[in-house]
Amino acid sequence: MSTRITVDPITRIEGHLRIDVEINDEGKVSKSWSSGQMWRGIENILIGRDPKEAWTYTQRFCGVCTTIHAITSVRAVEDALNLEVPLNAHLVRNIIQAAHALQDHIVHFYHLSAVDWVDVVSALDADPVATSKLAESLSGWSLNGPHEMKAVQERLKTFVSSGQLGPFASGYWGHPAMKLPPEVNLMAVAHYLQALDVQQYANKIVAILGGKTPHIQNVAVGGISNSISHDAPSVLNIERLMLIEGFIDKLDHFVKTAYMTDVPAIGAFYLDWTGYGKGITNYLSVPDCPTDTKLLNFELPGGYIKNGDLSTFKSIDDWSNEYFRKGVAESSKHAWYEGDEALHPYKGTTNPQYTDFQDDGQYSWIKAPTFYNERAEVGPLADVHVGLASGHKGYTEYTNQAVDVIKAVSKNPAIPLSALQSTIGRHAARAIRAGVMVDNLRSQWQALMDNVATGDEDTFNAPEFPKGEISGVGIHQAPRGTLSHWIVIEDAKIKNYQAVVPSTWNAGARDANDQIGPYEASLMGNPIADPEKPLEVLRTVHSFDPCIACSIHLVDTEQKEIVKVKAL
Ligand code: NFE
Ligand code: MG
Repeated sequence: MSTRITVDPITRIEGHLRIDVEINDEGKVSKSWSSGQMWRGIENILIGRDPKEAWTYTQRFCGVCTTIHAITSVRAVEDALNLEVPLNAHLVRNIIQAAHALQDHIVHFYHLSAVDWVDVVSALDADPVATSKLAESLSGWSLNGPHEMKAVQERLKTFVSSGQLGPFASGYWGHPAMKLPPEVNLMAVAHYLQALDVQQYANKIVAILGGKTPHIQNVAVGGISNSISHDAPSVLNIERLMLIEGFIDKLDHFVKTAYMTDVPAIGAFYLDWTGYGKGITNYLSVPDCPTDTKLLNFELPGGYIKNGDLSTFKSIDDWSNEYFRKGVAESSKHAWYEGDEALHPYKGTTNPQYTDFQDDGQYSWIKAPTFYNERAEVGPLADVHVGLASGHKGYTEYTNQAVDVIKAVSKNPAIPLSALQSTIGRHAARAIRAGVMVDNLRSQWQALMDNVATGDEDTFNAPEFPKGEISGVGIHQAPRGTLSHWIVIEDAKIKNYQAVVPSTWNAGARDANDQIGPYEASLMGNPIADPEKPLEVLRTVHSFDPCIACSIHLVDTEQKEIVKVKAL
């Protein structure tokens, strides 16, 4: 007899995600469904509008990755127009994207998913001095001292004794799948609180350049609306740029000495989780961070890898790459839209067709993207694979560093690359990517300083729209993975708009050939110790950093309930 569990909603994510799993007699997941439970249809709202204003709408896809749907949208229109954009505009956009990615990755690990692995209540039993010793043996993070650890534990005690656990309420404390010693738990709680402070500096960078955050105001088709001048007081000047550099220093210190150490150190206690959550091992990543106006050079590599095998790597070198542009399609066969066939995004449609949750029929608002008819995982795990296969220096160095920490803490000398292809490996990959992104943030800041020093203050080239039909794609490697906005323009008005978003790739329903998607595949075989507290489902799904608002663009209130689970 199999047991069915419905977790709805999965929390500590953006948006409404429902996960259903069937558990077999061995207590393992044998069937799974990922279902997006909301839809807004922003693509349809865009039809007939001015392409120059699309970014203000698309940015509202999401309240988490706000900046990126603005920048990717203007990139799509610029691609359709073949419009060259000034270097300063690319650099400012690159800085915003890198800062945003860091904020996103830090918050995802510490605030949205660490409590799947860290038992906050157990931290009360830790010895603060031993905790400090342990933390200092791992890295040079400046807030690992014994007084800090003692203060955090006191704060936690007050919190717990007040009976008001706040963000830590209803966690699965004491669950048999929680394995960290009290000292590691206390270290993680300390860094959780410190991360709340540090992440603000990434947001400040976005706000300084973008006017505000969330939802930046400074992009335009053709460039950016920031005025740049060395010394004028009310524009982007040297004083503002030096302020940003100070924030980069703070982010660099935290990412390299806390985040990049904590994840492999915690992972070392959960090596069993390198055996679960593998999922779809086709990995797609696109090049990003253009460093010239002709769009020939990119700091972050792109490519496609099949079956987790680096030797199959096929490079995607730039945004004009036909291999990428031709390979993407989306099917709605199992999603609540009309049409079964996988369509290229220029031809994509978004016509709702709601049914109930049908196990073998339609069950989600999230379409199923494919790359040459294959399902692919996107996101940090794909980025790390593509980074390694392409010989990217940062990805290689930081992956080796993470593996060294795991080996040292676990005293296990054999950690193969395939260990990354797992639930816990996805977290390690995100921490590795954070290291790459903090270096990227600094390099783009330096490039902007150097370019402004030459006297170049250009930020905008005005677009002109031809009569007739044109089309273009905006490409970005977002925090959760490959993002592309596809626009068809006719007589200067939007004729079609499709966003194929990272969480659509990963959370998508079964496809036109009934193949399951990455979330669904990653849940197969996961052990479920207690069906009433399916912590393991949360662990695996959270490892992708789901964002449902992005991926679907109503809430179904009439689902059948089998087991209702309140997740933290
Ligand atoms: Ni709403 Fe997003 C990212 C995009 S979703 S967070 O990263 O695009 O996948
Ligand atoms: Mg359908």
